[in-house]
Amino acid sequence: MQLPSLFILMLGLALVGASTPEPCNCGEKVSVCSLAAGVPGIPGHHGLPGNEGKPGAKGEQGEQGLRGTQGIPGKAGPSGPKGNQGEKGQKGDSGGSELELLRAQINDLQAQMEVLHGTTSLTQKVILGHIFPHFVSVGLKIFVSKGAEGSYENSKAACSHLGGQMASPRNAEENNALSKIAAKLGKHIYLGMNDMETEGAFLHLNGERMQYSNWAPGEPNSEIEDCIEMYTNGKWNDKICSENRLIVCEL
Ligand SMILES: [Ca+2]
Ligand SMILES: [Ca+2]
Repeated sequence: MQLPSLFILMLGLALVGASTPEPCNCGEKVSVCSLAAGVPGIPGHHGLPGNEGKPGAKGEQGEQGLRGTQGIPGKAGPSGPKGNQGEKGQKGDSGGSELELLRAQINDLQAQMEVLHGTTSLTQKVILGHIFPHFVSVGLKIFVSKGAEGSYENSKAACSHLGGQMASPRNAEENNALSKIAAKLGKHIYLGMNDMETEGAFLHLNGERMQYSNWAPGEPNSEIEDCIEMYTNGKWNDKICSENRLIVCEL
């Protein structure tokens, strides 16, 4: 029996003993007992908390937990078997695109060199042009003269010696520029073209067929006149080559 319960029981018995009247016989004792049982006792005090109970039964299994984080990658596996040989590829080109690019770059460089060379030549021409008392420039060409005269062959040799050639206008602009020297000095000029090889077929000194001409009316008019002279007005006349004419060179 627990201690609080024993305490309550002893307290009840003490109360019963205190209220017991004078001893009596069995007959009376019954009545006394009846009287003692009929009086309710005083409620006891609230007992102290009991001892801790035994552990309960094992609970049921809980629900599945949440998925965990990804683990560290495992080690690399062993090498697989050797694969079959692939199909033969198509034949490649010989680097055509790169070759074309290289060629384009070379062409570009050559073009730049030609421009540079032309600039240098023009500078040289300007310097040479200022050496002569008579000169006129037109485009990239300069006509120069010292005022001397000579036959066709003399003129040809003199101009070649200068590194140029006899004046040979190839268009109206050049012809007009050259005529200024003729007009200024009042003299006729031998041109570089002639028809010595074939009558009537005038050629330039480099053998090219003459395309531009500025013949005076009625000219050319003679089979024996294989050279060309320019009048002071810029018009042309076929002329024998042995006369003396103003020597004008083009550079
Ligand atoms: Ca002729
Ligand atoms: Ca003539």
